[in-house]
This record gives sequence, C-alpha cells and structure tokens, in this order.
Amino acid sequence: MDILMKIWSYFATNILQQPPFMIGLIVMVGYILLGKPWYDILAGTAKAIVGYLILMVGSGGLVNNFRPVLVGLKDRFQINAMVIDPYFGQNAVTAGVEEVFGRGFGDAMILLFIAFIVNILLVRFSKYTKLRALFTTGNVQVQQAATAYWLIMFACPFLLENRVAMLVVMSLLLGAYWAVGSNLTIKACQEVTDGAGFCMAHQQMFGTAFSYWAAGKFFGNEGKNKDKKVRKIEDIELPGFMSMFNDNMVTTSILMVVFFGAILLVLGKEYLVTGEFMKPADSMLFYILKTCLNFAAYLAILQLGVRTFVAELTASFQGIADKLLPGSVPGVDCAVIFGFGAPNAVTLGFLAGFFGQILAIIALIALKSPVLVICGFVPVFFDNATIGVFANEKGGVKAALILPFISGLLQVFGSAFIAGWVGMAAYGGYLGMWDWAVVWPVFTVVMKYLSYAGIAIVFVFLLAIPQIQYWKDKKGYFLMTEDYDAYKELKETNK
Ligand code: ASC
Repeated sequence: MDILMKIWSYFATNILQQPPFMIGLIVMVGYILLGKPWYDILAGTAKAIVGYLILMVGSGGLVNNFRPVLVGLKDRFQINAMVIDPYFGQNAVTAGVEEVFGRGFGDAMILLFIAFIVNILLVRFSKYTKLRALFTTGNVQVQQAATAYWLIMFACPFLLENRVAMLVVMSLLLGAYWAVGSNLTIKACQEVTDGAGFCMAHQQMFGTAFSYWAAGKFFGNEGKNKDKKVRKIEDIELPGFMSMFNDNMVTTSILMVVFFGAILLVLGKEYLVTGEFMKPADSMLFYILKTCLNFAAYLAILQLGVRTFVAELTASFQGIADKLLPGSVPGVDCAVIFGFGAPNAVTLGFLAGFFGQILAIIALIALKSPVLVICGFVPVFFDNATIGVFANEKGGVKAALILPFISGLLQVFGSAFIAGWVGMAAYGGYLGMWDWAVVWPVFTVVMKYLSYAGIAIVFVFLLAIPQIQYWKDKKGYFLMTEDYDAYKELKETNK
C-alpha cells in the first residue's frame, strides 16, 4: 500500500500538477494508441512539452512583470485590502484553513486527485452524462481544489465530522464542475478555432460560455438580428497614421505604455525604488518603457508556445478519443485561445476588464465596504482577455469591450462578497477568477442555506447542463467534437 501511495504521489506532484508533463504524457499515450512509430511519438511528445514550457515562459513573464505593480497600489496607498489572484488565494487557504476549520491542507490535494478521477469517469460514460471534456490544467486544479475545500467546509460544517463523506461530496462537486465547465466551452472554442479540437479548462469556463452567448444575443447578428452588421476588431481598417494600430504588437505596446505607464507614474519612482523594482540610478522613462513593452514581448512568446503544442495535442488526442474516451476533447489553459481569434481582442479585453475592476474598487471604497479588494494581474488579464477574444468573435468590438468590463465589476464585487463572508479575506487573498467570483459564491449560498438538499441541487444542476445542451442539438452535439467539418455542413444545410 505504502509503495502504491509513493508512486501515486510521485506521479501527482511531477505530472498531474505540472501541465507541460501532463500534456506531454497525453500526447505520448495518444500517439501510442494511434500506433505511430517510436520516433514520431518521441518527436511529438518533446514538441508538446517544449511548446507548453514556452507558453509558461510567456504567461509567467506577464504575471511576474505586472503583479508587483498592481499589488504595489495596496502598499503605496496603504489600503488594507485582499488581493484577488489565484496565488494569493492559495496562500490564504494554506495560511488559514487549519486555524479556521482545524483541518490541514493535505486533504485539499486528495480532493484534487479524486475529483480528477470523477472527471475521467464522467467523460468515460459520456453516453449517459453527455460530457466530452477532460481537464488537463493541473496548476489551476490545485488552486481550485484549495478554494473549493474552504468554501464547502464553510457551507457544510456538518461534513467536518466525517472525513470520508466530506471528501466524497467535495470530489463529486469539483469533478462535476471541471467536466461540465470545460464541456460548456466546446462550442465556443470549436467556432473560434475552426475546429482545432480543444476546449477551455481554466477558471472562467462559465464566464466564457456566458459571454459568448451574451455577445451573440445582445451584440451579434443571430436570430431576429440577422441583418445587423457586426464590426469585429479585425474588420476595423484605420486610415492614415492610425493604420499602425492594425498591427497587434504596435497596438499592444502603445496601449500598455499609455495605461500602465500612467499607473507606474502614480506609484512613483520612490515607491518603485524602495520596493526594489528599479534601482535609484535607473531612468523612470526607460523603466516604464521596458515594463510596458515587455507585455507585448511576453504575449508574442505565449502565442508561439500555443502554436507549438496545440497541433501535437489535438492530433494525438485522436488516439485517446478513439480508444479510451470516445468523443472527448482535451481542456487546456485559457491562454491557448490567444493564439486564435483577433490578437487585439486580448489587449482590449484586458484593459476593459481593468477599467471595470478599478470602478468596482472605487465603489467599494465609497460604500465603505468592510472588505476592500486589490486587482490581481491573473484575473484581470487572463479572464478578461479570454472573454474579449470570445466576445469579439460573436459580437464584435462592442461586445469585446462591454463584456470584459462587466466581468471586471463581477470579479471585484463577487470576490469581496464571498471572501468576506467565508473568512478568506482576513488571510489576504481570494482566487478571484470569473467562475469563482460568480458561480461558486452562488453554490456556496445554496449549500449553506439548504444543507444536504443544497448539495444535491448544485450537483444535479451541474449534471443537467450537458443534458440540456445535448437535448437542444442532438444531431450536432457529438458531431461537433468528432468531425467538425461534417458539423459545419450540418449547420449550413439546417440554416
Ligand atoms: C491562472 C494561473 C496561472 C495563469 C495561467 C494562464 O489561473 O494560476 O498561472 O492563470 O494558467 O496561462
């Protein structure tokens, strides 16, 4: 038994929680199942791992470059606030969970593993569950397991007496959320990527599905609005000198210098020097230029990483979809979508979401909210840029600005409410991403007030979603992942 636990724990820490190796393993297994020669298996696996590592250089660079700047706002203005950011959220759980619930952090990791198995089983029985998506993004699974652990213990204190029952309930809920959430994004991802064969497995899956739907409904040309002209970001042809904005790298650079340059100026050189972000002898002008232009550089790196591993992943996943999990697709990091859609939607979505967050924070201060919030870079960028890309595709530039803006408001208000209520704010952080600021707070309220019935309602609600999706499009539902070209033809003929 002991040796089995050791093997499992080795696998978990080195592969399951490390997306590059998890993706590498999936690619390797996929190609083996497809009966490829050894050199193709080796080459594909290596490319997938390296591609994901490149993606992580890009996303890690963005986070490291900007997180201190945002957190700096807190110190600079001496606001006693919690930071909404997955890493701060995870720290808050590790720091507080023992004190608040008398439970160690260890069980949160056991929860992760069982929930992952629940996800696999739900997809394995897709004939009944109608679920088609496997969550592969281990780094966010750790953060979500930690947060769900806290939220469910808070909502269902009666489970604390029985450790096994508690882990079972938590794993069913979290595993169902992973499977159902990523499954919800399949249509949007297939449409934006023209059938690349993956979906989102991240922290704004309900947010993505909702925004994609809202963009089509309120800004798009579907149904009775079919004569409406939707102007997408990439359709805007700018005249004269403005045409330089047609190049995404230029737009990103200029927007960031203007907006983030302003924030850095507000923080001031003195603060940046004491915070050891820059040296006393450095030029403020060039510090600003370097920080802001790094944004465009990291974004370009991130997109290169996406291009490198996505092709391998989707080709090899065919083996898994044929032999092990019929009709399924892999769920991947939200940043993967930045390699598709309109590149400028990334920057515009981010800035619109940032604007929403700042307004919401000002409102919290004005209303003397007991919990104040500081923007974390991960939610403000990765959620809102993702929503921007999807919204632009369906509803054009207006949707790509308004929906991330609304998302920014929701992230701040939702997080302030839930983190204050469940006591995580006192430990300095909360996860803060869309689903965890909007969807999980609702689950928590339902479970807190309805106890066992609440748990059942949340679980049944989750499992009902794919059934409704299937029921609304019986012919296209599985075809969409199995043969996207045939699916498109079906949609054409039904028009
Ligand atoms: C997260 C998180 C990250 C980023 C990354 C985006 O939620 O924890 O490190 O988003 O996954 O590429």
